[in-house]
Amino acid sequence: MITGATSGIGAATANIFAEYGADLIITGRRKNKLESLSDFLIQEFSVSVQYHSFDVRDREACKKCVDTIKKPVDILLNNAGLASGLDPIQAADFDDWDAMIDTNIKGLLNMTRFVSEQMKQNGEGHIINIGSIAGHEAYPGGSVYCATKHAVKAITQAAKMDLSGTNIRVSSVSPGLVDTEFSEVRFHGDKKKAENVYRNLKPLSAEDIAEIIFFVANRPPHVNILDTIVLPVAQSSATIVHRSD
Ligand code: NDP
Ligand code: 8X3
Repeated sequence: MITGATSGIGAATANIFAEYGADLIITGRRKNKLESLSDFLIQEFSVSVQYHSFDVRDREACKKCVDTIKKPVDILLNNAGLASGLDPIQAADFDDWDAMIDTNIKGLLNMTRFVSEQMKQNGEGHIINIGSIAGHEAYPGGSVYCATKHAVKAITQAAKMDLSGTNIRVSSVSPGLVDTEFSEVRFHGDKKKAENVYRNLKPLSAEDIAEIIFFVANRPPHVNILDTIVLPVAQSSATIVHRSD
């Protein structure tokens, strides 16, 4: 089950898992994107794909999705998330803060709460959370986005402890700069500002991260990767980036 499969890392992860024969449940808000991805994966890889269009901030919708699925979920990829704005704390927009906190923290918690309960009954499963380098460091203008990703790190660690003694694994994958719709969303559709983030450097691709997620999920059952920080070679920390200009 992949949240936020309509673009970027989520869509690339759906592709790689389907390529290796996994049946999928893909989710996101944009129904048309889910429909076309689902058609493509079914046709290309002959896997079964269910799609559910909902907002992870809507707790009832999360519950309904999990209740609707007949088979137990083997792997939950909590990927749906966003950055909204890059304004300093004294000037930031309250709606941006709400969107990030409600999606990146509470949305991830909603899905984890319902799926982990089901996994516990089933005796096994794997929860993989998409964190970020922003969950390990803070940067100017990132107070709330970084806080949400620090929260993902804490939730991952605590969930691993809560599920101690079960065969349920809990992991996170924490990327640096990945070229997806992320920056366009952060800058509210300003393509110029978004392109500038990746100017004169080679960022990670969504497929680079999908391969890491696939690796994390496919370790032997006794191996639990708790976190992996993955950066482009041109990035050395949240704020140190080498550009060829
Ligand atoms: P994209 O913007 O390409 O993808 C984000 C996905 O999240 C979309 O499928 C979007 O679907 C979904 N989403 C956003 N809000 C909601 C919501 N309220 N309910 C349901 N789905 C939602 O960006 P990425 O692929 O880069 O982002 C994926 C994750 O990776 C995020 O958690 C992000 O924080 C994290 N990340 C990204 C990095 C980067 O540099 N790109 C680096 C580190 C971490 P839809 O709009 O259809 O709902
Ligand atoms: C996304 C990476 O550095 O833009 O989580 O915050 S960064």
